[in-house]
Amino acid sequence: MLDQAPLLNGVTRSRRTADYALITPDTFVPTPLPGWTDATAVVHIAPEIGARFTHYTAEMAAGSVSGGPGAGVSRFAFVAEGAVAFEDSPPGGPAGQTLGTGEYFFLPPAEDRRFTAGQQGAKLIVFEKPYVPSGEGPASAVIGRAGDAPGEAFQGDADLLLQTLLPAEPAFDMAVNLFTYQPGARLPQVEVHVMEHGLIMLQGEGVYRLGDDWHPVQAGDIIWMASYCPQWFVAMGKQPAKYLYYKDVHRDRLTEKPGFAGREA
Ligand code: UGY
Ligand code: MN
Repeated sequence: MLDQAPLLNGVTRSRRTADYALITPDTFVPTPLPGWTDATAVVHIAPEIGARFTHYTAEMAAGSVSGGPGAGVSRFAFVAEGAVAFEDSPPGGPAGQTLGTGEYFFLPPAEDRRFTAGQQGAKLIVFEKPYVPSGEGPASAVIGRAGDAPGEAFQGDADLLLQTLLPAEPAFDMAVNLFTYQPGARLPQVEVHVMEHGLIMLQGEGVYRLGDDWHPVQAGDIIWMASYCPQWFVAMGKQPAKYLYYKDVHRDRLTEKPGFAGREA
């Protein structure tokens, strides 16, 4: 009986408000991924919650083959576990190139490519967004390794390392960054901004201010922050805290709306 007490209590750190969601792994529920073989996903963030993008974790069994994103949608994927191989020539690499743990790719809608999980299967952290074209031409495909991504001390604080995984160029309407905090390091300000975020804690722990609430968070947790959600973080514990996060960038808010099926990339 005692073993069942936590379940009976119905307690979780997960929380959903109009401005943010904190979703902890104990509340994850997988769902099949349409168009993929032998794969499931936990869809953490989707338009249903009020977001303008999708954030999910895909679990691919050995030999699983990906489906494409919807028409007009760009896809970023970070290999969290295992490896995937492109069926045809990936951007900037030979046909059959394999991407292993810590490597990532971005594909604009015009570069919809399939990939297959290796013998160990694969776990991918995925962000997808309806691509909004700019006058600068379409975004190019990108592949990279997190360890090689350029980093800078955020606002001059050497205890805050911000790595940008995608080019900070107008053709790209999403940014995906890795943010590493030494224990005790904090965001230098409470941020309130028009860009929204999807975030996964990859390592460590800390306290996230979301709206008017302060939440303890740790590796595995997911956070959605709506536009203008007040946000702040302090890293705690004995190891650096690290998170991977998405934000929408480089588009005019009045005139450029997300493009869906049928719009040119
Ligand atoms: O890029 C950002 O807006 C970032 N500093 N936000 C965050 O970490 N919550
Ligand atoms: Mn922010």
